[in-house]
Amino acid sequence: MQPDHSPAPPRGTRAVPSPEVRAALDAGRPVVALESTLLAHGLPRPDNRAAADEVEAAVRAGGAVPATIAVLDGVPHVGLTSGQLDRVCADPGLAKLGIRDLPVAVALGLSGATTVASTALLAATAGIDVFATGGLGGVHREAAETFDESADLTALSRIPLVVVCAGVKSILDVPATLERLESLSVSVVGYRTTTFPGFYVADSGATLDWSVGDPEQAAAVFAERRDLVPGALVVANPLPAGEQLDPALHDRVIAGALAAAEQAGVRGKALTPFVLDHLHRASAGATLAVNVRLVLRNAELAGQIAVALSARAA
Ligand code: PSU
Ligand code: MN
Repeated sequence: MQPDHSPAPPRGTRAVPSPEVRAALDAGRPVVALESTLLAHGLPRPDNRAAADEVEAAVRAGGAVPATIAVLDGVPHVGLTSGQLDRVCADPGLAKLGIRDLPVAVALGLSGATTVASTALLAATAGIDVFATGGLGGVHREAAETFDESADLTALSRIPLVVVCAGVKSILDVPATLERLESLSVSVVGYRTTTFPGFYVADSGATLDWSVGDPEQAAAVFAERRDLVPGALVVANPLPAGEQLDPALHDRVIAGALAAAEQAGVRGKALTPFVLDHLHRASAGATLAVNVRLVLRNAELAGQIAVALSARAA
């Protein structure tokens, strides 16, 4: 007999759900995953700590249990205690962990915040179907020269999960990112709109083919997607025009932030945190307030979609 050289099946991760998350998953109650990179590297200290609590409260307002995800001392935690959230939000040296960094952090007992890609992976392996964030990573504006395209995109082509976001970060090349999402067969629908949101602003200038009108429709689309092929459903949830960042201010501060990054020679995974920090300071906190606001709206909608999904399963 030929020896079997087929790869061993994945054994799952050592992800550890909190007692509340474990109880909810066991009972089939709705749970929403939340990422920690946006707390540790996307929002400034100390405001990030209050935002962490507000985002979790928004998930609960939507009817679901929040599960913020991070790796602490080599353990991927799904659902953090208050003390663990303190750690994630306070440590200026906390690593930013994409999927490729997870095995290193776990094997070596290290700590780090998880990105959209690694949060989605840990959430899905823990049995969570819905994830809320601010904006996805994507194709950077100089990607033709730098090849800088977020690993979020390929991750979403493989991981079965609903991701609620306000589009992609507007520091990116939005049309190129939408093209890549199409190539990767990631399903994308607008929430009550076919205008693709522009993160801080309601309209990115790009249009979507499809929209859903309520959480039940989003759940129905995801149920079909899951039966058809692995990969994510992105639900793009724009800020109302009245709550967006002034578009003229938006364009001005983004141009300044990207120029500052270029000047400082910032590249790779440090680029997004650098640019977001520059924006928060250049806009005197206006981008920060809008950023938190859009994450809260996404968290609440994600909670509602998780409720609709568990009602289908019941
Ligand atoms: N969206 C935000 N703030 C953030 C990010 C997204 O509103 O901090 C983070 C997410 O964790 C996302 C990551 O996965 O930026 C993408 O980083 P990169 O471009 O290096 O892949
Ligand atoms: Mn990158």
